[in-house]
Amino acid sequence: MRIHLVNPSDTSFGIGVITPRWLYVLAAATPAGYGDPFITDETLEQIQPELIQRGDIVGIGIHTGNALRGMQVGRMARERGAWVVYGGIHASLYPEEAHELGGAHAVVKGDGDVVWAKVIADLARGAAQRIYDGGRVSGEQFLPARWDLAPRARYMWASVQTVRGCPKHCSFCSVWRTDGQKPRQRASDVVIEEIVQSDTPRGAGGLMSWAVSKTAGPRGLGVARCAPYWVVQSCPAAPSAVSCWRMY
Ligand code: B12
Ligand code: SF4
Repeated sequence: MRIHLVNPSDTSFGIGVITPRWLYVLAAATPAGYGDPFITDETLEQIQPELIQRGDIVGIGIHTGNALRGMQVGRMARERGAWVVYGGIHASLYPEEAHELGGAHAVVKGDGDVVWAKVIADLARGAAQRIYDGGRVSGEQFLPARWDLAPRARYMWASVQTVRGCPKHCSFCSVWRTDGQKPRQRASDVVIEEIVQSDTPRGAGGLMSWAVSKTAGPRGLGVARCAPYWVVQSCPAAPSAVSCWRMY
């Protein structure tokens, strides 16, 4: 039984801008006894269906924009005899959709850091729940990503998370609904350690972090120099919109 993690995308470019962090966080949450998960980021290349075997577990992370492709992948994996699990922002907001349209065996709402190991254990003994609530774990429970599994020189930036949740409630934004309005902050030394781990061994060109700017308000921006990278803090929904070009 092998664990697969799939970031769905209709189009693949061979190279990506920012690492889909959830892939490497869920990899860290995968118990060592199952081996390293097989990671497919379809923004780089499409999944190879033949890699999925009967009895494998396929975790698919979806936001609204890639949900339909995610559900195609899920139906394909289920047809091949795999256990199919959905998580991510869209699955958290609409957990039934993945059951109705995506061939889900289980859907995880909320954070995957802690609950993923239980989901795997339940599936391994054939007793999956229909919906799991991963909740909103505390800052100390955020797992550092498995940067050692990231492919070399395929992404421009690594991504390290400093906080989840936002006290604002902008009407267009889903962050405060999914991550809550109470900021859950990681300790700075843990963040710095992960920045070091995400560094040049993977060939990434720089680092981006995101955090709520508690004082500046929506779209507010605070920038701190963290040699040799810029660590940019903005609202948790849209760091790139205000900061990407500041990286170099
Ligand atoms: C970094 C980021 C980007 C980056 C990197 C994207 C990438 N490749 O990953 C860039 C700038 C490229 C980007 C682009 C876009 N983004 Co964006 N982005 C984010 C941001 C700020 C952080 C995402 C992240 O990595 N979080 C850290 C990880 C660890 O958290 P997570 O993904 O929530 O995963 C946790 C749980 O959800 C769960 N989980 C996730 N997947 C799975 C899977 C399984 C099986 C399980 C069990 C659990 C699980 O476990 C994880 C750990 O707890 C979020 C806002 C936010 N704060 O979440 C917006 C956000 C995801 N983006 C958003 C949007 C709209 C977009 C774009 C569509 C914008 C556009 N119009 O082009 C594009 C889509 C690009 C694409 N094709 O994917 C929206 C999505 C809204 C929605 N309802 O779906 C968000 C929520 C911002 C917002 N509120 O507006 N984005
Ligand atoms: S400040 Fe940013 S993260 Fe917070 S609700 Fe507004 S857009 Fe979303």
